[in-house]
This record gives sequence, C-alpha cells and structure tokens, in this order.
Amino acid sequence: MTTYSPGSRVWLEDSQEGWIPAEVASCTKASADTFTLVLTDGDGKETTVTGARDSLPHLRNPELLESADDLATLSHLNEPSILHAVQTRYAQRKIYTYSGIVLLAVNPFEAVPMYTPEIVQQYIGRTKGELEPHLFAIAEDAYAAMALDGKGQTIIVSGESGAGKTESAKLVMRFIAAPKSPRINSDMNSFVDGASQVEQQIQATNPILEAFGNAKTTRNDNSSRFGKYIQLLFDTNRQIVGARVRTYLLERSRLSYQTQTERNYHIFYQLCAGLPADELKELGLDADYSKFHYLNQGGPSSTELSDRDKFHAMRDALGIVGIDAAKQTSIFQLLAALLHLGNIGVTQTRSDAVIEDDDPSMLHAMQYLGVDATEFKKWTIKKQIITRSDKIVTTLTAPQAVGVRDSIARFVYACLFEWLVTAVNESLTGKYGDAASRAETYVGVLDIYGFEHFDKNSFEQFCINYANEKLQHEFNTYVFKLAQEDYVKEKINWTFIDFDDNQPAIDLMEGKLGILALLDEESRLPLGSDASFLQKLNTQLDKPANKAVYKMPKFANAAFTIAHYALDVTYAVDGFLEKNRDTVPEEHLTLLTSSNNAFLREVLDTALHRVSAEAADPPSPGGVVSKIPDPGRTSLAGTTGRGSSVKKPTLGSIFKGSLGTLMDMLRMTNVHYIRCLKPNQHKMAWEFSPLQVLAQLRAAGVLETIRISTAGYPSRWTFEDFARRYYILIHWREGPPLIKREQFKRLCVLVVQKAAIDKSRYQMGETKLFLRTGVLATLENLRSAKLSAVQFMQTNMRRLIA
Ligand code: AD9
Ligand code: MG
Repeated sequence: MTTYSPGSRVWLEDSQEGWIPAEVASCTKASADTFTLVLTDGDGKETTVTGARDSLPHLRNPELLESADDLATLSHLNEPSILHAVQTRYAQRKIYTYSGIVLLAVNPFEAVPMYTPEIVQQYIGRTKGELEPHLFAIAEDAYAAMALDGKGQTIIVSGESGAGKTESAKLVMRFIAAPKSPRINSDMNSFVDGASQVEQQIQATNPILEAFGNAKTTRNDNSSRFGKYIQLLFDTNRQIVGARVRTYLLERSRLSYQTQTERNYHIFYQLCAGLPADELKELGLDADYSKFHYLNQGGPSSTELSDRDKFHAMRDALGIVGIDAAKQTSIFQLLAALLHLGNIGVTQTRSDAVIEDDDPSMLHAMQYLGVDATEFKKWTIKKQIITRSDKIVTTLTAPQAVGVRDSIARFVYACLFEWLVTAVNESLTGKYGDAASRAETYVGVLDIYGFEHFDKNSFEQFCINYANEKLQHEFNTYVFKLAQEDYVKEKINWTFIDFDDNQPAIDLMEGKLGILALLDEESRLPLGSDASFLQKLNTQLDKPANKAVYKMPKFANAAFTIAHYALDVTYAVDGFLEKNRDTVPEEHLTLLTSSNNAFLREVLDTALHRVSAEAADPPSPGGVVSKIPDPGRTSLAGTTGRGSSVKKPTLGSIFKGSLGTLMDMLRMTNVHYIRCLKPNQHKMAWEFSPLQVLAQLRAAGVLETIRISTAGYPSRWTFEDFARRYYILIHWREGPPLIKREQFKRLCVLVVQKAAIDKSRYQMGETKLFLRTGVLATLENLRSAKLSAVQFMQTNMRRLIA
C-alpha cells in the first residue's frame, strides 16, 4: 500500500506537462477512508487534494532510480515515473531504455554516432545488461539465444508511424547479418573485404522494398505502407546463408489517390527523376511528373536530387538481387503504363461514360500493358451482369468508369509488388533454394505498421489495428508467461493471477460472427452496401456481451467504435466494402492475364497462381524452406491454400489468414521487443512532448506490461547485488565483516528485517529476492538517510578533532 508522509515525493497531474514533481507538505485523514494532502511543487505553489488512497497522486522514485536504464528496476512503477525516466534519459541523449524485456527507442530525428563499426564490435558477444541499452544489445541477445540451442528468434519492432521502426529494423538486420564480426570469422582481414554477397543481397532488399512500398505521408516522409517480416537464415555453424522476406497488406488506395500533403509510392518520382531522357521518352514519360494525375494530386517531391540518387541506388539494388537490365526495363514499362492509365480521359454524355478511341494515354497504357485498346475501353465504360439465364450489358457513369480504371492500376501495382518480393526471395534463398535448404535456424525481424488513429479511420486502419491487437495479445501472454516461469524456477509462493486480456476485442474482430466475417458476408452480396454492413454490425454486435469492446458512437452516423487495448477508435464504414472486395471486373482480369506482354503475364501468374499453389503444396526449389517455418505468404489469391478457392478471397480474409500464420510462427520463436517512440510530431531532433510519448507508451502496451508485472513482484535482485547495496542498513558494531558468497541470502534476510519490510511484501527465491512494488523505494530512502547520517558524523568528527 502506498504511504504518504511529509516529504514524500509525488507527481502532480498537469494538463500540459502530464505531471510535475511535488512534495507532500502534510497529510491528514479526511474521513474513514479518504485523505487530504497538501502538496508543494518546485515553485513553492501549494495544491490540496483529497481522495481515497488509490486516487491520490503517484509516488516519485528516489533520485537514484529516476533515470534508471531499466524501467523494471523502478520501485514506483507508475505512468509519471516511467515517462519521467524516458524523458530524462532522452535529454541526456540516451535514446534507448529497457523496460524489462522490451527496449524502448526514442527517435533522435538526427544522425547519431551510435552505430559505427566500433560500437558494433563493442556489443558483439556481450550480454544485455553489460553495456548501455542499445538495439545492438537486443540483436546480440537474439543471435546468442539462437546460437545456443538453434531455436528460432523474432525481434518485433513496433511503434507509431515515424517512430523509427524501419530504421531500427535495418540497423538490427545489419548487425546480425554482418559477417565481419569476430564471432563468425576471427580472421581480421575480412574487415576490409567489405560485405559478403549474402549481406549485400540482404541490404539490397531495403532500397527496393522502400522504393515500391514506401511513400511520404503526413507522419513520415518515408512511411512503410506494408508490413514486413524478414528471416535471416543460418546454417549449423551459425553462419548466415541467406534470408527470406514476407510482406503483409500493401496499401493499395495510395496508387490512385493521395491527399495534398502526401505522395504516391517513391518509385514513380524516382523513375521520372532518374531515368535518362531517351529512356523516359521511349516510355512516354517526362521528367516533370506533375503531368500525371496519379502523381499531381499529392504534394511536391521534397528533393528531386535525392529521388534521382535513390533511383540509382534502387537500380543497383535490383542488379544485386539478380533482376537484370531487361527485366528492369520491363518493370519500368509497367510503371509507365500505370501512369498513363491514370491519365485516360473519361467524360460523360447524359449518363454514359465516354473514352475517346484515340485517347493518347489509353493508347500508351495499352501498348505497355499489351492489351487491346478497344476491348479495354469497352469493359471500362460498360459492365456485364451474368444472371442464370442472361448476360446483361449496362453502361457505367463516368465516376464508375474512373473507378474501374483505378482498380486496374491498383491491382497491377499490387501484383508487381508481389512479384518483386518473390524475385527478391529467389535471390536471398539462393538459386533453387540451396542457401535456404542449408538453413537450420533463423532470426526474424518484424517491422509492422503501428497502431493508427486519425480523425477519420477506415478499412486500412481497421486492419492495422487488428494486427496490433493480435501482437499485443502475444506480447501479454509472453511477458506474463516469462514472469510466471521465473517464479516457478525460483520456487516462490505464487498464485496464478488473471490479467485483463484483450481476447474479447480480438474475438470481436475475427470471431465467427465478428466484424471481418460480417464484412465478408456483406461483400459477397451483389447489392451489399456499407450501410447494411453497419446495420449488420449493430444488430449482431451491439449486445451486452460486447459492451466493453463494441460501441455505437454518439456523434458519428456511419461509424462504429472498437475499444482497443490502446484506445477507442471510431471507424467510418464508407468504403469498407469496396476496399475489402478490391475487385477488378472479370473481363479485365481476362484481358490482363492474356496480355501479349510476357512480363505482365509473369507478374500476374506469380501473384495469383504460383503463390497459392505453393502454399498448398510447397515445391522444393525456388523458395519455401522446409526446415524453417514460413510466416505465410500474402498471395493475392489467398494464403491458406485450402485447396483451390472458388470464391475470390477478400482482402480482409487474406489478411486474417496471413496474420494467423504469422502468429503461429511467432509462438514457435523466442521473441524480443523493440518499441519505437516518436518524441514529437514535427520530426524535431531532441524535442520531447510528454503527453504524446505517454499516449504511445499506453498504446504500445508498455504500461500494460507494467500493470501485469506489478501484480506480482516487479523487482527481482540476486542475493549478492541486493546484499552489496543494502548491507549498510544493518548496524555493524565493528564495520561490516567479510562476507562469504553463501551468506548473501542470510544478509538479505537481515536487511529486510532491519528495514521492517512486511513479510507479504517480499519473497526469497533460490537465487533471487523478489520485491513488491514500493519496497525498493523504502530501502533507498533508508539507505540515503543512513549515508547522510554517516557523512554528518564524519564531518563533525573532523571538526571536533580540528
Ligand atoms: V512508418 O510506420 O513506416 O510510417 P517508421 O518505420 O516507424 O514509420 P522510420 O523508421 O521510417 O519510421 O523513421 C522515420 C524517420 O525518423 C527516418 O526517416 C529518420 O529520419 C528518423 N530516424 C528514425 N530512427 C532514427 C535513428 N536511429 N537515427 C536517426 C532516425 N534518425
Ligand atoms: Mg517504416
């Protein structure tokens, strides 16, 4: 139980800062179970608060612990203390802090000299606590755990948009893949050789995937619009032999639409800025990308120079992964085709959409797609409905025709992205999968989109938050399991406690009659609509059993609210159905798959067929590694491969399938967590906005974890460490004696007795002492009192003698 007395250090809530430090001036009993505290803050201002014990201000930690490099060692584990520790460290340019098994990483927003080869060397072979907290310590930890018994490892990097996930993931990968480290190769000469081929190939995945899968958003100039799991593969000698990448749900809407402050995928700007004039001309492109509708809705390219440089880096990277010049040209042709597609003029007479037969953009686009322009035009302005007895052809309105046009562009781009991922994998796993077949174990790095909540949230946010909810569940289970295991190992008395689980929210989203199921049901109805989807949700889900997780918002009409573990998010239903269906008209699909552009056919084939066939029956060469579990491919034709699917799977069900496989996979590995934090919204170096960070700590479940651990014994010390720090609390008549190792435990008992710690507040394990929250603070206070008393005595003695 928390106790307050004059001088107690507390946190006073503040609307701007979150909390400010204050001290208790007086504490009086107001009624049977309420107290009145008079507090003074740093400016001497007095504040009075009255309330029940657990509603009174949080206690502050002793100074020594305030900027501890592991938050789990804080004695008062409350929100303000955690926030304060992270903030204090950031002000000291310490961007990394441990929170138990999690590494918190606050974005420095400026180049920091923390990743040099010298620092890489320092962290190799060292255990986590030995050096300052660092990404490399987590990476080394994972590598060492894998090397020890060959068990697969996963490093999960999470955090909101712009927090630094991708940068952190790249650094971690670089550290683990670096073959120049002595632990792999003690020959110092290998330092000068530079990166090995495998390492080069692994590094090359970044410029490629970032060019095609990243874009400028309001939150981040280089925002990943897909999730990524990369497995670094090792053989029995723990030598890196290759890698494998899996990607999750690329955002498609961006291809045809961006808001004014955002951009399309980087690759398009890179292409316009970087391709030589003659090649541009051949593709009907222009260095001035603003001529293209798909590129001129968004904001300007911030630096054309960097687009050009990045283009060359990307092109080199394509070469490194074995995509030759001819294939590259084919890729660029497809991209050009999409840009021309977006420029096709669609007008309307009365109610019918019209495209001119000689529309130059259409002719260009069809030339590169290898599709007949007349057929394309026909099925863009018309629609065919097949009933049991008839085929009815109707005309579309101009907006509908534009919708068809854009859906084709999005579809081809998504397939191209899939194809690239496959090509990258073929190179990373070695030709015919030979590198992969030598692989015995792996370290995986997961860089997935963080929890998102905007003013308006749609299907994309729903999927992203669903993924985060699943990850959070795994996290809770894992942390909780670890804590329990420690108690069991140390044989301390422990009753299994129940913790507040987020399973109800997950059931709400993916359960049999959950949101995704209802969405799919509605999506299959020819006359399905967003409105009737919402109606379904409300009849099925607005029940007492779901009260805690599902809500009908008071102020928004066409929307529903989910109480996520992080926060309540309201989703606007408009567009859900169409995004989930993500259909290209059947006639267009036929045109595309029978195109006379062989590359396009290969792209579609890879994305649609081979992948789903592979999922059902993994072939030996070319990718799937039998020994290493696969986190699931995101085939556009479905991932689970339960035979041939009759119904075209919806995006929601594809995502659910691949997330499920990913979770199964994570469960088979040891997990390590990196939580990235964004210190401010303006991307300013070293600026720390407490309330924003607090929101992220909540969303990342950092505080949730702490809640789980405070339910037990959050502080655990080895007998030796504890005895060494607190032996001075015991009164030694003739100074402390020499202590033998076997006596540390006994000494610990003496300390807690001397400090009058209640028996219920600590437990002695086999090698460790377990303390409830708050005990450490009491001991620290006693210790500093004792130290200053000793000092006082010494000073006065000296004075006496003088
Ligand atoms: V998103 O969800 O994909 O939109 P991320 O991936 O979390 O996001 P990213 O890694 O792209 O964010 O980081 C955003 C920017 O922060 C980078 O472009 C860098 O400018 C900056 N950053 C991130 N980490 C570091 C770092 N360790 N050192 C220096 C960094 N700058
Ligand atoms: Mg990213």
